[in-house]
Amino acid sequence: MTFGQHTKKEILTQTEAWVGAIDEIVLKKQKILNINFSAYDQVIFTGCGSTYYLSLAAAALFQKQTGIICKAIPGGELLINPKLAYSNSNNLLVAISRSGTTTETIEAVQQFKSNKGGKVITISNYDNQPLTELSDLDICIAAGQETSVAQTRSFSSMFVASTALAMIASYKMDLFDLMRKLPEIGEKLIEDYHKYARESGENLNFDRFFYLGNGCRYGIACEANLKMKEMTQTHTEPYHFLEFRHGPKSMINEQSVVIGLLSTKARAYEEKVLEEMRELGGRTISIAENDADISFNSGLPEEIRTVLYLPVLQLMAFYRSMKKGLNPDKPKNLSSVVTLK
Ligand code: F1P
Repeated sequence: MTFGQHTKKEILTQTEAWVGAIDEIVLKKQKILNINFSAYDQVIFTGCGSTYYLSLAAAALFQKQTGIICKAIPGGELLINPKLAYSNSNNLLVAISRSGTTTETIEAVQQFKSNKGGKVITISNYDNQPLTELSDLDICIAAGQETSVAQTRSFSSMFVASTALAMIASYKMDLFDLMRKLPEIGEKLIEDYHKYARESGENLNFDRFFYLGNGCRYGIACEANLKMKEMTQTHTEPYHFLEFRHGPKSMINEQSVVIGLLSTKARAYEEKVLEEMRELGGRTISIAENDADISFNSGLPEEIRTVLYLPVLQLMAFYRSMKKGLNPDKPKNLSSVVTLK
């Protein structure tokens, strides 16, 4: 088995899993429509590691689309401090887990149910697992299953499902239908920027990476940060875009890369931050719908194209890992699931 072949294949073929995600939501569409989301006081999203970061992105997107108060909380935090998350029984909990076997997430959901916190939706890639057994509505994308420890196709498949859930919950069926274009656009994006990802990833002159994003892009920035950390053991940090000026920019030098996940609405603010970091000697990489170092040119509305920020950044982490002689399939110190005794 050569190093990294699972990770590379899983990144390059992830748009197949996006098709699976959309198909699963079509299958569960009526059950989703039967949920009276606006009757809940709040929607809580939870997961661990990558799936906590997915929860951050999904909660921001869901609240923006539905107007319902949403929050994201790590599974371990929900387990240890449930009162920080909910104090009555009118909550909807969305538990996200690739494996469906992460102890903290399972125990947090079990506690939520015994506390009569409300109903539970699960989003995962493996069915008939302890987590899915606790679910009132189980969204499972088998096409997102993967061999590698670091989540890539699994994450993006669950995020596409989360995006589709938000579109249906906010009755934006036209936007949900447009999501069918994502896999083809994603495939072209990976093809168009594969060389760029390799060249950027293989440049070992850089020793620290900062990922900046606003709104639902902050959760994606956190995930891209974790990919680079897990696969390459490089110093990486995520921040909300404008937060970066308030101290962390002191870390900027010629070995730094600041990766900006640009939005449409706040782009002027965001580009100013990147310009300042270049003036401090750092390298910047911008990712956006258009006119960026990495441009989607998707033609899709902003609500449904957030997943497109990920693939090229996953590929950059993969190539840096390989250049450093590491095995991205099996990152140092990690296992694909954290189960506590
Ligand atoms: C959660 C998780 C991953 C992490 C690592 C260990 O797994 O913490 O997010 O990247 O692979 O497991 P899951 O609950 O999503 O299966």
